[in-house]
Amino acid sequence: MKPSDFTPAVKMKSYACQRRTPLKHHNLFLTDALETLAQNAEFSENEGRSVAFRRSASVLKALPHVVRAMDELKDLPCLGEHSLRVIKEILEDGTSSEVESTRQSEQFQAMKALTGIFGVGVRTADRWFREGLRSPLDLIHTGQKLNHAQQAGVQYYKDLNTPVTKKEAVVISDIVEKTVKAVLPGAIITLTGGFRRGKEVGHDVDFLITHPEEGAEERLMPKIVNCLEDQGLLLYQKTTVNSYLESKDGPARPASNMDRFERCFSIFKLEVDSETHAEGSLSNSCSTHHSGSTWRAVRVDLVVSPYSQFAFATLGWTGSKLFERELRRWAGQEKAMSLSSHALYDSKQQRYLRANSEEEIFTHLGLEYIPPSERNA
Ligand code: 8DG
Ligand code: MN
Ligand code: MN
Repeated sequence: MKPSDFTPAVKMKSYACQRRTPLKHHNLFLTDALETLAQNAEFSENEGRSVAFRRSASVLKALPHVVRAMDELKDLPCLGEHSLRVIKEILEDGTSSEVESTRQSEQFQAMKALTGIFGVGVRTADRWFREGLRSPLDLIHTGQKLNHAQQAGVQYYKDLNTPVTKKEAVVISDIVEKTVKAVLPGAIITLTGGFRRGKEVGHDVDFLITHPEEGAEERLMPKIVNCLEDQGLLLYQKTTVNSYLESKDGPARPASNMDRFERCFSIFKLEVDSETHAEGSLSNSCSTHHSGSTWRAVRVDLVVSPYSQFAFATLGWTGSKLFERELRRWAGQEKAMSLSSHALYDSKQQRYLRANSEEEIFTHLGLEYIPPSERNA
């Protein structure tokens, strides 16, 4: 059989939003390595380099087979010289020296520990690192000045770094659903983020809330938060009002990927089944209150969207982060459109394109529909 008799392999598309990326893939040994380098680049605020590594990793996640030799990569997009060098080393030696030395470096480990504190970004972590601090305990011992978020972050450090299970997410969904519907009957609550993409664990639980009657959702968040607080369910919360309402300049296109919805970054106090808890090795910040009642801290993000923006908000909050980034890049570079979690603007037609579903947004963008479970770019 001549080579031309083979069915040619489907050419891998270059934007992650043009591809299906399942949660479980075949090249974790390579993608973990590339993502370590991506994270390290983030720690030095080198965004270009970080995105390049993330794109390379994402291409490997979309492959239907294990990569065993370099020539299997020759027709793939996004694989830069540096990524290829790392992949080659791993295929040949089993590990990459650059990746291993990064993982072992004091700076990388400290930055991981410090940015792993809720409320601490790369800038702050880097300043602390340069001052000689290495871990959350160092912050306490040296009496660092912390804002409220960071205080909660340090206080619940272990819990917040213990992955949230799907089961816990379902329990929290029930609580949020009941609370929101008590405050606003007819409200719609959607689980977004990683759990919507089918993840079994997450670093938090993300919810998007709306109401079919446009305007009914205005100023809803403070009411939800009050109701949660009355039930003793919140350990921490920071609510941001909808800057969109104030600005009155129509559906704007925010400079960053930060949107302007009413939102609440919170830490829930989640009752934990005492039997499960006894078996597991949960954090020491879990307290036993009375006869077997235990709890743990869980990060929860709540976002409220007007019904007219709900499809965009759903798409924007489902992720993955790279998938979102690629959607916006596709819109801008290939379609002269501007996509946010609020709206889609068509620069050629000079108008906003409406959508009632995620499917319609993909259609506007000239993309094949990718379901949430295949957006794990
Ligand atoms: P994980 O929690 O399981 O670790 O993963 P995840 O659910 O994918 O990550 P996430 O950090 O909770 O983010 C969920 C989605 O929300 C992700 O696609 C990015 C998006 N998102 C933010 N912040 C913002 C924001 O300010 N604006 C918009 N539009 N999206 C945001 O995390
Ligand atoms: Mn999440
Ligand atoms: Mn989140």
